[in-house]
Amino acid sequence: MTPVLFEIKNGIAFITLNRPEKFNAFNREMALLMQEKLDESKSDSVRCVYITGAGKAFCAGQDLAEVVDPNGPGMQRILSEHYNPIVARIRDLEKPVVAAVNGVAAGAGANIALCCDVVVAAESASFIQAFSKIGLIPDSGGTHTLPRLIGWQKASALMMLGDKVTAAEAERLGMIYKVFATDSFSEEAVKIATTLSQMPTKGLAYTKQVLSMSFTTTFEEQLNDEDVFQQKAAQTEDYKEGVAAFLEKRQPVFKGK
Ligand code: LHQ
Repeated sequence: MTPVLFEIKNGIAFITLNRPEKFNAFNREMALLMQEKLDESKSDSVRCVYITGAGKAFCAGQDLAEVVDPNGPGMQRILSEHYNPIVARIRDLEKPVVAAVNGVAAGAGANIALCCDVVVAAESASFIQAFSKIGLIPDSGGTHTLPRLIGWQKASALMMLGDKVTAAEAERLGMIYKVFATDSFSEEAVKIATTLSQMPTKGLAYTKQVLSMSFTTTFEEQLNDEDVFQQKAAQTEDYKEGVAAFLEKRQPVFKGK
């Protein structure tokens, strides 16, 4: 059984973490395959990436059996070769990435979800910064992402206590975008991905880049960056189509160009 399922359909790359009996915990094979599938998602045929989990869970983070396996990758390689390249790829992808959190997201699983551009969750899902419970520190970008999403104090407490946050609470905190009823969750999440896949892809990519830059810039620098990227957006075919469609009182047809 392949640990990551991959399918491109209607401009959406569906990436499904697929070790359901282990709550989709990452082993090396799965982490490397995930990187490969994120690279394949750079294709122009993909205008949105959708990441979810098979079965009950989204992802339980690192497979803890692998860290004690003498033939395993070893602690020194897990961040540099597994998780850092995954989150860097998600942040660098020039298209929106949706995390469809169908069940529990723990440890690296939670932080991979939280670094995506749009995070939605089923009512039955939850988020756990599980690291402290086993003596580790949060990784996969979580120490950068979580305080920016929910503020220093809530992030610090959740990371130290390792409390489980329900999907509803995660939405209330601003950790995620929306919660949907579990029964209709995948339908609603795919609807969001479908909408994104039909939008001006380059404009969304520039939005993602400028938003990311804001973590390190001053307000004045950010105004300048917006100016630079707005000029780029204005060069796209989709911008011309968007304005034309508005003026002609019709629906735009964006091509991601
Ligand atoms: C698992 C796992 C799992 C293996 C559930 N591994 N089997 C970076 C640097 C280097 C090293 C370490 O890691 C990292 C990054 C990290 O991600 S650290 C954090 C690692 N993850 C955790 O500590 C979470 C561990 N799992 C849990 O706390 C619970 O399983 C959660 C809260 C996710 C779910 O709880 P329950 O709903 O009660 O399910 P369960 O515990 O019964 O798990 C279901 C099955 O999945 C079970 O297998 P079994 O054969 O007994 O049915 C678990 O053993 C397996 N599983 N997580 N991480």
